Amino acid sequence: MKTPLLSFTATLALLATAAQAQEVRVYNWSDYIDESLLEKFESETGIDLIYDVFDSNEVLETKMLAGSSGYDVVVPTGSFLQRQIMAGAFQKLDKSKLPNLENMWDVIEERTAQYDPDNEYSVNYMWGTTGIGVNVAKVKEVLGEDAPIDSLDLIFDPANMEKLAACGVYFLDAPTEVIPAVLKYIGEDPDSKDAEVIAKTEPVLMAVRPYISKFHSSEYINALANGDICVAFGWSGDVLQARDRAAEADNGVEVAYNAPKEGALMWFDQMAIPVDAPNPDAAHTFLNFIMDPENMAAASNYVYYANGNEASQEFLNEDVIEDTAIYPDAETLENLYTFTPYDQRLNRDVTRLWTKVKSGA
Ligand code: N2P
Repeated sequence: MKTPLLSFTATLALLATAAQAQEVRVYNWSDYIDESLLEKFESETGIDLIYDVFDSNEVLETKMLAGSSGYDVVVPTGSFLQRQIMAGAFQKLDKSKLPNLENMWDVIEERTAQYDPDNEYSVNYMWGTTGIGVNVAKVKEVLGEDAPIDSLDLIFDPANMEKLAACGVYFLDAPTEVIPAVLKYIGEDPDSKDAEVIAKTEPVLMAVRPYISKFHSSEYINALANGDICVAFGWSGDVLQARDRAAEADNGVEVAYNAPKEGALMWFDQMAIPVDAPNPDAAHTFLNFIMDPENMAAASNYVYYANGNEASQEFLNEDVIEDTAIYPDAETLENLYTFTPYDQRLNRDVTRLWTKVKSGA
């Protein structure tokens, strides 16, 4: 009588394992996918998808360095990925499970290899720039027809910011995006790792701090679209999504994005599998699904970010592939810079500086 009982228990255990393998937990940026792809993934693969979102590399990094996040796929930006790889947070990809890797774009792979040599741990999801979103009419109303909407003068010159405060300015809550921009503005190397040079950004930020209504890395999309703010220092595709939401609402708000003419940060968000991912097989299935050219194009068409998948390009809408704010031409590309991670000591300095700037004290 005992044997069947035992084997029944064993069967239950096996079923539980099988059920667990049919699940994948993905942690991605907010406003970063066409949600119909999530359902498509589940119906094509039979794998349950749990999809959570974040809007801060620092939040993701805390989870990755602590371990046991429970996630199977996460999407850090290259400069953060690099530090997390060195901390042992990710597992090497099993490329035999990723036939769609052949669709990837060597131009982008070369750049992401700067953060992840040979792209052993990650594949590109999307990439973009950090720049200036404006409510065109409001900014011109406040600063005049010649308002410098494509210049860092707009957001770092206190004389401009004092006037813009009346219609509302949001900044990303992202020190590694804002500090390089300030460095560029004052003529320093945006990728500087010199503590004294980085310290020069503090007075520049403090001078405009009184005019910044909020530091937040996702609320500016709706705030711009609704006309609640007139300027956001934010991410390219997010501002373009705000433009779209305003057009859809037909509320008369015209939103525009410009990469600052002084130079803009170009970043790469990379899909990676945590070293302790509960379902690494399903994680590979998810990565391979995303790398399908039509799926990748659907995602870019929806969120207005470029991707690292060359085969997807024939499926991109014209307002995506032909917009140089999304797919920069050679001239635009020359004006983009990249950023590499701070070491631990500098990271502490930067965190301290950022806390001070945000509190305004
Ligand atoms: C999507 C923001 C992704 C860009 N909302 C940040 N790397």
